Amino acid sequence: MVTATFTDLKVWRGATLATCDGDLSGCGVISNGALVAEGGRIVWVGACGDLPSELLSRATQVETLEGRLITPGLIDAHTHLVFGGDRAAEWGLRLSGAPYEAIARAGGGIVSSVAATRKASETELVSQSLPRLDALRADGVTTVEIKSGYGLSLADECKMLRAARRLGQLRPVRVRTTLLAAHTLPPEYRDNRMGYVQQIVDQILPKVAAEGLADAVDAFCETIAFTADETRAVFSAALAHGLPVKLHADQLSDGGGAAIAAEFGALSADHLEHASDEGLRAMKRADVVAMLLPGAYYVLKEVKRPPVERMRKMGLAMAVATDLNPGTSPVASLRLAMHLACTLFGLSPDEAFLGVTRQAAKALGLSHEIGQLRVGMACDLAIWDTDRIEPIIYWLGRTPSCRTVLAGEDAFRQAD
Ligand code: DI6
Ligand code: FE
Repeated sequence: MVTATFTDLKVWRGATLATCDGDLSGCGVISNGALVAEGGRIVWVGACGDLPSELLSRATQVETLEGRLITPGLIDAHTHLVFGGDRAAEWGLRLSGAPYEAIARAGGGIVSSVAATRKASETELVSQSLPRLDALRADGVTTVEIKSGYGLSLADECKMLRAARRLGQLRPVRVRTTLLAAHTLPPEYRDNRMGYVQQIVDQILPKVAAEGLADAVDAFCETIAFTADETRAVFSAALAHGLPVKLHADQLSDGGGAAIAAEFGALSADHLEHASDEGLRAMKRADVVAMLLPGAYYVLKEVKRPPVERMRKMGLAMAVATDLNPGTSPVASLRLAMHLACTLFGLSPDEAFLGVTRQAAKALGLSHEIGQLRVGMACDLAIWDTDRIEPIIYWLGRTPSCRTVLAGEDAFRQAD
Protein backbone atom coordinates (compact mmCIF):
# COMPACT_ATOMS: atom_id res chain seq x y z
CA MET A 1 0.00 0.00 0.00
CA VAL A 2 1.27 3.45 -0.89
CA THR A 3 0.62 6.14 1.68
CA ALA A 4 0.76 9.62 0.27
CA THR A 5 2.00 12.04 2.88
CA PHE A 6 1.14 15.64 2.16
CA THR A 7 4.19 17.81 2.51
CA ASP A 8 4.56 21.49 2.00
CA LEU A 9 8.30 22.00 2.02
CA LYS A 10 9.58 25.47 1.19
CA VAL A 11 13.16 26.55 0.71
CA TRP A 12 14.53 30.10 0.75
CA ARG A 13 18.20 30.23 -0.21
CA GLY A 14 20.92 32.66 -1.25
CA ALA A 15 19.84 34.98 1.55
CA THR A 16 21.61 36.76 4.36
CA LEU A 17 19.93 35.49 7.53
CA ALA A 18 19.73 37.56 10.72
CA THR A 19 18.55 34.65 12.84
CA CYS A 20 18.41 36.56 16.16
CA ASP A 21 19.29 33.16 17.64
CA GLY A 22 20.11 33.50 21.35
CA ASP A 23 22.96 30.99 21.00
CA LEU A 24 24.74 33.20 18.45
CA SER A 25 26.28 36.62 18.99
CA GLY A 26 24.65 39.89 17.89
CA CYS A 27 21.80 39.28 15.47
CA GLY A 28 23.18 35.85 14.58
CA VAL A 29 23.98 36.67 10.96
CA ILE A 30 24.62 33.87 8.45
CA SER A 31 25.66 35.07 5.00
CA ASN A 32 24.65 33.05 1.96
CA GLY A 33 22.20 31.14 4.10
CA ALA A 34 19.18 28.95 3.54
CA LEU A 35 16.03 28.30 5.51
CA VAL A 36 13.60 25.43 5.10
CA ALA A 37 10.04 25.24 6.43
CA GLU A 38 7.58 22.39 6.50
CA GLY A 39 3.99 22.68 7.64
CA GLY A 40 4.58 26.27 8.74
CA ARG A 41 7.58 25.45 10.99
CA ILE A 42 11.28 25.95 10.44
CA VAL A 43 12.96 22.58 9.89
CA TRP A 44 16.42 23.66 8.78
CA VAL A 45 18.57 26.83 9.01
CA GLY A 46 22.20 27.22 7.96
CA ALA A 47 24.72 28.02 5.27
CA CYS A 48 23.60 27.25 1.71
CA GLY A 49 26.57 24.97 1.20
CA ASP A 50 25.36 22.70 4.03
CA LEU A 51 21.76 22.43 2.80
CA PRO A 52 21.00 18.69 2.53
CA SER A 53 20.22 17.83 -1.11
CA GLU A 54 17.43 15.54 0.12
CA LEU A 55 15.53 18.61 1.43
CA LEU A 56 16.06 20.49 -1.82
CA SER A 57 14.77 17.60 -3.89
CA ARG A 58 11.62 17.25 -1.77
CA ALA A 59 10.86 21.00 -1.89
CA THR A 60 7.50 22.14 -3.24
CA GLN A 61 8.80 25.70 -3.54
CA VAL A 62 12.34 27.04 -3.87
CA GLU A 63 13.11 30.73 -3.87
CA THR A 64 16.55 32.24 -4.45
CA LEU A 65 16.92 35.63 -2.77
CA GLU A 66 20.13 37.01 -4.26
CA GLY A 67 21.57 38.22 -0.96
CA ARG A 68 18.42 39.83 0.41
CA LEU A 69 17.96 39.73 4.18
CA ILE A 70 15.64 37.33 6.00
CA THR A 71 14.83 38.11 9.61
CA PRO A 72 12.22 36.81 12.03
CA GLY A 73 8.88 38.56 11.45
CA LEU A 74 8.86 41.61 13.70
CA ILE A 75 6.90 41.62 16.98
CA ASP A 76 5.22 44.75 18.35
CA ALA A 77 4.72 43.62 21.94
CA HIS A 78 3.05 46.74 23.40
CA THR A 79 0.24 48.54 21.59
CA HIS A 80 -3.10 50.16 22.32
CA LEU A 81 -4.04 49.76 18.66
CA VAL A 82 -7.81 49.46 19.16
CA PHE A 83 -9.56 52.71 20.13
CA GLY A 84 -12.28 55.04 18.90
CA GLY A 85 -11.58 58.51 17.48
CA ASP A 86 -8.23 60.21 17.88
CA ARG A 87 -6.66 62.90 20.08
CA ALA A 88 -5.15 65.24 17.49
CA ALA A 89 -6.87 68.25 19.12
CA GLU A 90 -5.34 67.39 22.50
CA TRP A 91 -1.95 67.12 20.85
CA GLY A 92 -2.46 70.68 19.59
CA LEU A 93 -3.13 71.82 23.18
CA ARG A 94 -0.03 70.06 24.41
CA LEU A 95 2.06 71.71 21.72
CA SER A 96 0.98 75.05 23.12
CA GLY A 97 2.11 74.05 26.58
CA ALA A 98 -0.65 72.10 28.39
CA PRO A 99 0.97 69.16 30.24
CA TYR A 100 -0.30 65.59 29.69
CA GLU A 101 -1.02 65.04 33.38
CA ALA A 102 -3.04 68.29 33.64
CA ILE A 103 -5.14 67.34 30.60
CA ALA A 104 -5.76 63.89 32.12
CA ARG A 105 -6.75 65.38 35.49
CA ALA A 106 -9.17 67.78 33.75
CA GLY A 107 -11.05 64.83 32.24
CA GLY A 108 -9.34 64.90 28.85
CA GLY A 109 -6.63 62.50 27.90
CA ILE A 110 -7.40 58.80 28.21
CA VAL A 111 -10.98 59.52 29.33
CA SER A 112 -11.82 61.22 26.03
CA SER A 113 -10.68 58.08 24.17
CA VAL A 114 -12.87 56.09 26.57
CA ALA A 115 -15.93 58.11 25.52
CA ALA A 116 -15.19 57.59 21.80
CA THR A 117 -14.45 53.89 22.29
CA ARG A 118 -17.63 53.28 24.28
CA LYS A 119 -19.65 54.97 21.52
CA ALA A 120 -18.18 52.76 18.77
CA SER A 121 -19.55 49.31 17.96
CA GLU A 122 -17.20 46.32 17.75
CA THR A 123 -17.40 46.53 13.95
CA GLU A 124 -16.60 50.25 13.97
CA LEU A 125 -13.62 49.65 16.26
CA VAL A 126 -12.35 46.99 13.87
CA SER A 127 -12.67 49.23 10.82
CA GLN A 128 -11.01 52.19 12.57
CA SER A 129 -8.15 49.98 13.78
CA LEU A 130 -7.43 48.05 10.57
CA PRO A 131 -5.43 50.85 8.85
CA ARG A 132 -3.20 51.08 11.93
CA LEU A 133 -2.64 47.33 11.90
CA ASP A 134 -1.89 47.45 8.18
CA ALA A 135 0.68 50.20 8.75
CA LEU A 136 2.49 47.95 11.23
CA ARG A 137 2.31 44.98 8.85
CA ALA A 138 3.89 47.06 6.07
CA ASP A 139 6.90 47.46 8.38
CA GLY A 140 7.51 43.73 8.67
CA VAL A 141 5.32 43.02 11.72
CA THR A 142 3.86 39.50 11.97
CA THR A 143 2.85 39.53 15.66
CA VAL A 144 1.16 42.34 17.54
CA GLU A 145 0.03 42.66 21.13
CA ILE A 146 -3.15 44.72 21.58
CA LYS A 147 -4.44 46.03 24.91
CA SER A 148 -7.91 46.98 26.02
CA GLY A 149 -8.18 49.92 28.43
CA TYR A 150 -10.42 52.43 26.69
CA GLY A 151 -13.65 50.59 27.57
CA LEU A 152 -13.37 50.41 31.38
CA SER A 153 -16.67 48.59 31.82
CA LEU A 154 -17.35 44.88 31.54
CA ALA A 155 -19.12 45.21 28.19
CA ASP A 156 -16.73 47.73 26.66
CA GLU A 157 -13.52 45.97 27.71
CA CYS A 158 -14.89 42.73 26.24
CA LYS A 159 -15.88 44.63 23.07
CA MET A 160 -12.32 45.94 22.67
CA LEU A 161 -10.76 42.52 23.20
CA ARG A 162 -13.17 40.92 20.72
CA ALA A 163 -12.32 43.64 18.18
CA ALA A 164 -8.62 42.87 18.72
CA ARG A 165 -9.16 39.13 18.21
CA ARG A 166 -11.23 39.88 15.10
CA LEU A 167 -8.32 41.86 13.61
CA GLY A 168 -6.26 38.69 13.81
CA GLN A 169 -8.90 36.84 11.81
CA LEU A 170 -9.13 39.53 9.14
CA ARG A 171 -5.39 39.75 8.52
CA PRO A 172 -2.59 37.15 8.46
CA VAL A 173 -0.99 38.32 11.71
CA ARG A 174 -0.67 36.83 15.18
CA VAL A 175 -2.61 38.90 17.71
CA ARG A 176 -2.02 38.60 21.46
CA THR A 177 -4.54 40.43 23.60
CA THR A 178 -4.06 42.03 27.01
CA LEU A 179 -6.70 43.16 29.48
CA LEU A 180 -5.85 46.70 30.65
CA ALA A 181 -9.03 47.50 32.59
CA ALA A 182 -6.73 49.17 35.17
CA HIS A 183 -5.70 51.89 32.70
CA THR A 184 -7.52 54.81 34.30
CA LEU A 185 -10.51 55.36 36.57
CA PRO A 186 -13.73 55.52 34.53
CA PRO A 187 -15.72 58.76 35.14
CA GLU A 188 -18.60 56.94 36.87
CA TYR A 189 -16.18 55.66 39.54
CA ARG A 190 -14.43 59.00 40.11
CA ASP A 191 -15.32 58.97 43.80
CA ASN A 192 -15.10 55.23 44.29
CA ARG A 193 -11.63 53.96 43.40
CA MET A 194 -11.96 50.78 45.43
CA GLY A 195 -15.30 50.11 43.76
CA TYR A 196 -13.70 50.07 40.33
CA VAL A 197 -10.81 47.84 41.41
CA GLN A 198 -13.42 45.51 42.91
CA GLN A 199 -15.33 45.60 39.60
CA ILE A 200 -12.17 44.52 37.76
CA VAL A 201 -11.45 41.74 40.24
CA ASP A 202 -15.02 40.46 40.69
CA GLN A 203 -16.56 41.00 37.25
CA ILE A 204 -14.23 41.92 34.40
CA LEU A 205 -11.33 39.54 35.04
CA PRO A 206 -13.46 36.41 35.67
CA LYS A 207 -15.49 37.00 32.50
CA VAL A 208 -12.46 37.79 30.32
CA ALA A 209 -10.64 34.71 31.66
CA ALA A 210 -13.66 32.44 31.24
CA GLU A 211 -14.16 33.53 27.64
CA GLY A 212 -10.46 33.36 26.80
CA LEU A 213 -10.50 36.95 25.60
CA ALA A 214 -7.07 37.90 26.96
CA ASP A 215 -3.62 36.32 27.02
CA ALA A 216 -2.32 38.60 29.80
CA VAL A 217 -3.27 41.38 32.22
CA ASP A 218 -1.68 44.84 32.40
CA ALA A 219 -2.11 47.86 34.69
CA PHE A 220 -1.00 51.51 34.70
CA CYS A 221 0.75 52.04 38.04
CA GLU A 222 1.16 55.82 38.24
CA THR A 223 0.12 58.86 40.29
CA ILE A 224 -2.55 59.70 37.68
CA ALA A 225 -3.73 56.09 37.46
CA PHE A 226 -3.50 53.20 39.97
CA THR A 227 -1.56 52.88 43.23
CA ALA A 228 0.85 50.09 44.08
CA ASP A 229 -1.74 48.35 46.25
CA GLU A 230 -4.51 48.66 43.64
CA THR A 231 -2.11 47.19 41.09
CA ARG A 232 -1.34 44.32 43.49
CA ALA A 233 -5.05 43.56 43.89
CA VAL A 234 -5.53 43.34 40.12
CA PHE A 235 -2.37 41.25 39.64
CA SER A 236 -3.26 38.78 42.41
CA ALA A 237 -6.62 38.19 40.73
CA ALA A 238 -4.97 37.82 37.30
CA LEU A 239 -2.56 35.16 38.55
CA ALA A 240 -5.42 33.37 40.32
CA HIS A 241 -7.12 33.13 36.91
CA GLY A 242 -3.94 31.77 35.36
CA LEU A 243 -3.17 34.94 33.39
CA PRO A 244 0.39 36.33 33.32
CA VAL A 245 0.88 40.02 34.07
CA LYS A 246 2.86 42.97 32.74
CA LEU A 247 3.00 46.56 33.97
CA HIS A 248 3.13 50.18 32.79
CA ALA A 249 5.80 50.99 35.34
CA ASP A 250 7.65 54.14 36.41
CA GLN A 251 6.78 56.08 33.25
CA LEU A 252 6.14 59.55 34.70
CA SER A 253 7.45 59.03 38.25
CA ASP A 254 9.12 56.32 40.37
CA GLY A 255 6.15 54.52 41.84
CA GLY A 256 8.08 51.33 42.58
CA GLY A 257 6.52 49.73 39.49
CA ALA A 258 9.61 47.78 38.44
CA ALA A 259 9.69 46.00 41.82
CA ILE A 260 5.95 45.26 41.71
CA ALA A 261 6.36 43.73 38.26
CA ALA A 262 9.14 41.55 39.67
CA GLU A 263 7.07 40.61 42.73
CA PHE A 264 4.42 39.11 40.44
CA GLY A 265 6.84 37.48 38.00
CA ALA A 266 5.63 39.77 35.22
CA LEU A 267 6.48 39.09 31.59
CA SER A 268 7.63 42.69 31.19
CA ALA A 269 7.79 46.06 32.92
CA ASP A 270 7.16 48.79 30.39
CA HIS A 271 8.43 52.41 30.01
CA LEU A 272 10.73 52.49 33.11
CA GLU A 273 12.02 56.06 32.57
CA HIS A 274 12.02 56.60 36.36
CA ALA A 275 12.85 53.05 37.49
CA SER A 276 15.21 52.79 40.45
CA ASP A 277 18.31 50.61 40.57
CA GLU A 278 16.62 48.50 43.22
CA GLY A 279 13.63 47.97 40.90
CA LEU A 280 15.87 46.96 38.03
CA ARG A 281 17.76 44.49 40.22
CA ALA A 282 14.45 42.92 41.28
CA MET A 283 13.47 42.66 37.60
CA LYS A 284 16.74 40.92 36.80
CA ARG A 285 16.23 38.39 39.59
CA ALA A 286 12.67 37.67 38.39
CA ASP A 287 13.69 37.60 34.68
CA VAL A 288 11.31 40.43 33.74
CA VAL A 289 11.84 42.01 30.30
CA ALA A 290 12.47 45.79 30.21
CA MET A 291 10.11 47.11 27.54
CA LEU A 292 11.34 50.41 26.09
CA LEU A 293 8.78 52.73 24.50
CA PRO A 294 10.60 55.67 22.94
CA GLY A 295 7.53 56.89 21.01
CA ALA A 296 5.80 58.07 24.21
CA TYR A 297 9.04 59.58 25.52
CA TYR A 298 9.42 61.55 22.29
CA VAL A 299 5.79 62.70 21.96
CA LEU A 300 5.60 63.76 25.63
CA LYS A 301 8.95 65.57 25.21
CA GLU A 302 10.25 63.76 28.28
CA VAL A 303 13.79 64.48 29.36
CA LYS A 304 14.47 61.61 31.75
CA ARG A 305 15.59 58.64 29.72
CA PRO A 306 15.16 55.07 30.92
CA PRO A 307 18.37 53.83 32.59
CA VAL A 308 19.50 51.83 29.56
CA GLU A 309 23.15 51.74 30.57
CA ARG A 310 22.22 50.21 33.95
CA MET A 311 19.90 47.72 32.28
CA ARG A 312 22.67 46.68 29.91
CA LYS A 313 25.18 46.30 32.75
CA MET A 314 22.74 44.16 34.72
CA GLY A 315 22.05 41.99 31.68
CA LEU A 316 18.32 42.75 31.53
CA ALA A 317 16.54 41.71 28.35
CA MET A 318 15.49 44.93 26.55
CA ALA A 319 12.53 44.92 24.17
CA VAL A 320 11.27 47.81 22.02
CA ALA A 321 7.68 48.52 20.95
CA THR A 322 5.57 51.32 19.46
CA ASP A 323 3.12 51.82 22.39
CA LEU A 324 0.80 52.82 19.53
CA ASN A 325 -1.93 54.84 21.27
CA PRO A 326 -3.94 58.00 20.55
CA GLY A 327 -2.55 60.07 23.44
CA THR A 328 1.15 59.63 24.00
CA SER A 329 2.41 57.60 21.07
CA PRO A 330 0.61 58.03 17.74
CA VAL A 331 3.37 55.88 16.24
CA ALA A 332 2.28 53.23 13.73
CA SER A 333 5.79 52.14 12.73
CA LEU A 334 7.94 49.65 14.60
CA ARG A 335 10.89 50.71 12.44
CA LEU A 336 10.46 54.25 13.75
CA ALA A 337 10.31 52.91 17.33
CA MET A 338 13.65 51.15 16.72
CA HIS A 339 15.11 54.33 15.24
CA LEU A 340 14.03 56.36 18.28
CA ALA A 341 15.36 53.68 20.64
CA CYS A 342 18.77 54.12 18.99
CA THR A 343 18.83 57.92 18.68
CA LEU A 344 17.09 58.83 21.96
CA PHE A 345 17.91 55.91 24.28
CA GLY A 346 21.32 54.89 22.95
CA LEU A 347 20.54 51.34 21.89
CA SER A 348 22.78 49.84 19.23
CA PRO A 349 21.05 48.76 16.00
CA ASP A 350 21.56 45.11 17.03
CA GLU A 351 19.99 45.74 20.45
CA ALA A 352 17.02 47.53 18.87
CA PHE A 353 16.50 44.74 16.35
CA LEU A 354 16.73 42.01 18.99
CA GLY A 355 14.27 44.17 20.95
CA VAL A 356 11.57 43.66 18.31
CA THR A 357 12.36 39.98 17.69
CA ARG A 358 13.84 37.66 20.33
CA GLN A 359 13.29 39.94 23.35
CA ALA A 360 9.81 40.97 22.20
CA ALA A 361 8.88 37.28 21.95
CA LYS A 362 10.11 36.82 25.53
CA ALA A 363 7.97 39.78 26.62
CA LEU A 364 4.93 37.93 25.25
CA GLY A 365 5.90 34.60 26.80
CA LEU A 366 6.44 33.21 23.29
CA SER A 367 10.21 32.59 23.30
CA HIS A 368 9.71 28.98 22.26
CA GLU A 369 7.55 29.93 19.27
CA ILE A 370 8.61 33.15 17.51
CA GLY A 371 11.32 35.82 17.40
CA GLN A 372 14.23 33.66 16.18
CA LEU A 373 15.02 31.70 13.04
CA ARG A 374 15.55 28.35 14.73
CA VAL A 375 14.51 24.82 14.01
CA GLY A 376 11.12 24.07 15.58
CA MET A 377 9.92 27.66 15.62
CA ALA A 378 7.08 29.07 13.56
CA CYS A 379 8.17 30.14 10.08
CA ASP A 380 7.34 33.84 10.52
CA LEU A 381 9.69 35.85 8.32
CA ALA A 382 10.35 39.38 7.14
CA ILE A 383 12.25 39.50 3.85
CA TRP A 384 13.97 42.83 3.22
CA ASP A 385 15.40 44.51 0.15
CA THR A 386 18.73 45.04 1.87
CA ASP A 387 21.47 42.78 3.18
CA ARG A 388 21.98 44.39 6.60
CA ILE A 389 19.99 45.31 9.72
CA GLU A 390 21.08 48.97 9.88
CA PRO A 391 19.21 50.32 6.79
CA ILE A 392 15.95 48.88 8.18
CA ILE A 393 16.32 51.11 11.23
CA TYR A 394 18.11 54.14 9.85
CA TRP A 395 15.68 55.42 7.23
CA LEU A 396 12.89 57.79 8.29
CA GLY A 397 9.92 58.50 6.02
CA ARG A 398 10.93 55.86 3.55
CA THR A 399 9.82 52.28 3.71
CA PRO A 400 12.52 49.84 2.68
CA SER A 401 10.71 47.27 0.65
CA CYS A 402 9.79 44.25 2.70
CA ARG A 403 7.42 41.33 2.63
CA THR A 404 6.40 38.89 5.30
CA VAL A 405 5.60 35.22 5.72
CA LEU A 406 3.38 33.89 8.51
CA ALA A 407 3.60 30.20 9.42
CA GLY A 408 5.18 29.55 6.02
CA GLU A 409 2.53 31.41 3.97
CA ASP A 410 2.84 34.81 2.26
CA ALA A 411 1.32 37.39 4.62
CA PHE A 412 2.22 40.79 3.21
CA ARG A 413 3.72 42.02 -0.02
CA GLN A 414 4.24 45.63 -0.97
CA ALA A 415 2.43 46.85 -4.08
CA ASP A 416 4.87 47.68 -6.89
N1 DI6 B 1 0.79 54.98 29.31
C1 DI6 B 1 0.80 55.58 28.14
O1 DI6 B 1 1.72 56.17 27.66
C2 DI6 B 1 -0.49 55.34 27.51
N2 DI6 B 1 -1.16 54.53 28.45
C3 DI6 B 1 -0.39 54.36 29.47
O2 DI6 B 1 -0.74 53.70 30.41
C4 DI6 B 1 -1.27 56.59 27.25
C5 DI6 B 1 -2.65 56.27 26.81
C6 DI6 B 1 -3.41 57.50 26.39
O3 DI6 B 1 -3.04 58.66 26.70
O4 DI6 B 1 -4.45 57.30 25.74
FE1 FE C 1 1.16 51.79 26.85
